[in-house]
Amino acid sequence: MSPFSKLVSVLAVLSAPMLLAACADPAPLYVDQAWIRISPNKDTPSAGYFVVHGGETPVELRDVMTDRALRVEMHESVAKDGKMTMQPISAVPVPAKGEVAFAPGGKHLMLFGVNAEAVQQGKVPLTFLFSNGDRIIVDAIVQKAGAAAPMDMKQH
Ligand SMILES: [Cu+2]
Repeated sequence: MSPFSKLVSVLAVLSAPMLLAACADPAPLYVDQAWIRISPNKDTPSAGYFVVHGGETPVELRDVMTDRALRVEMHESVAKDGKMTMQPISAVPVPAKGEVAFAPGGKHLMLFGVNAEAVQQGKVPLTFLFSNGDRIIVDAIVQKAGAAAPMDMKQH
């Protein structure tokens, strides 16, 4: 065997697993359509919405953080004794290849004390923490008080 053909066969062995991985095209875990509706009242929290897309394996969304607000909580709106109320939630299951939407009237973020400069700049970076250790950072688009949902992010 010439040194050259030996090199070629080594390369073939090394590249085979990578090609297989590329062909399998695993579904990524990701977050998109993130936006925040800024509260018209400085003393009440703003609401945040987004969509989580599950990857190959089920995970849990454990927390959402930002350094542009004093505090972020995950909430769920529920009907209780005939009226809508909301309660904090600590973890949200994301099924493999499934979709979980935080949307008006359902699950949502409450952001307390959103930084005024971030509001002015029109975006708030959110860090999503998952049970598999993934940290995903997504810019949430800021909608000022009274504005409608951004185009193509309306509920359907
Ligand atoms: Cu809430």
